[in-house]
Amino acid sequence: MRFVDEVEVAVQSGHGGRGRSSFRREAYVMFGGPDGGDGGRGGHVILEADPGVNTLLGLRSRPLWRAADGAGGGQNRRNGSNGEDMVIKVPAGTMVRDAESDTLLMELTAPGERRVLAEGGRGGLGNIHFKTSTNRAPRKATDGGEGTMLRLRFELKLMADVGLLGYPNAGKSTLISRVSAARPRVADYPFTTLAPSLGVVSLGLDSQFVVADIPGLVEGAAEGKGLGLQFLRHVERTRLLLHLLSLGPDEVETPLVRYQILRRELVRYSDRLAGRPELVVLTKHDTIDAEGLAGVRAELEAAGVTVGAVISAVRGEGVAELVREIWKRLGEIPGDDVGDVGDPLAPRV
Ligand SMILES: Nc1nc2c(ncn2[C@@H]2O[C@H](COP(=O)(O)OP(=O)(O)OP(=O)(O)O)[C@@H](O)[C@H]2O)c(=O)[nH]1
Ligand SMILES: [Mg+2]
Repeated sequence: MRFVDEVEVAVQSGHGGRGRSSFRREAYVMFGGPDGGDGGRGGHVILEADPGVNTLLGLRSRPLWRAADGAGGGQNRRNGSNGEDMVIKVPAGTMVRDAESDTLLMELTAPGERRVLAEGGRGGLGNIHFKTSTNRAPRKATDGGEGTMLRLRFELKLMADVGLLGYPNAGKSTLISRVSAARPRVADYPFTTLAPSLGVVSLGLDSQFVVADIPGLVEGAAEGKGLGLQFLRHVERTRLLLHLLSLGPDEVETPLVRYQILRRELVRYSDRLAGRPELVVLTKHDTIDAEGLAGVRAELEAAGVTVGAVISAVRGEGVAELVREIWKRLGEIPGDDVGDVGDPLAPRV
């Protein structure tokens, strides 16, 4: 089980543009002086901690991240334009190491933080700089500086955005394996999941979130019954809880009763956890008919519990809608609503 996302890529800053060697040519001016402009600076490679990015998935889209070269200087003292910077967006908490030596080069801790990872080469000097009292017509101009190529390893301790809660067998692991590359064990008996695992859910390169699957909870979990207590802390810092309630035929209590039992455990465990925004998801839709579902909904809604989604992970029904709903809800929850997050680099799951 890996809680650390790791990506190796190369970055290359731009080369500086060449300085220009040229002379003024105008009507009625016999010997125009040097007028070659400077080359532009090569683009920097910049690392930016973007609050909208949660994983290093986007980095994998190319093996080389290259900034543009500076343009050469022009006649008429025109300087070449600077090469465009390459901005790499990563989540706060990302650490960057030299891939060969393993040396830590930088870590971005605060959202919005920007640091230059590789400086672009300086622009070369045009021949206007080389004019002296003894040399009025210098031909000399210099080359731009070389950009820098680095092989880097990016590391991120994943923080889960969404925590899956539910009774054993509620279908938590089935859901995470449906929406992410995570493949926890799924089986028809309680406590199949013995340790938490994380999955990265991707709606596009710039929109991902991380889901934590934990073992099922039972009544008394807050006191350490079942496997519950030790794992609740893994979802303590998530921004959104998905409370999964199975519609399956083997359950003893109704979904409402199971919901209320787990809510009580959450409150007993921590007010902060119980106060997290929550989305109630009815699972195993395929095992119940429309009338049965309507009854469950009515019972929940009469008790003030809003059903956020109804899915069948096995058939894939309602799952895409659920993913979009989670994404929407995460967008509405401020990122700093996670309370005291302590050391941003400490593993949270
Ligand atoms: N019919 C049906 N069965 C499902 C669905 N989702 C999950 N199951 C079954 O329910 C059982 C339990 O699923 P899991 O995903 O292991 O449940 P869990 O919540 O992770 O369980 P624990 O890890 O024990 O807490 C398995 O036999 C699944 O195949 C569904 O949408 N429809
Ligand atoms: Mg499981």
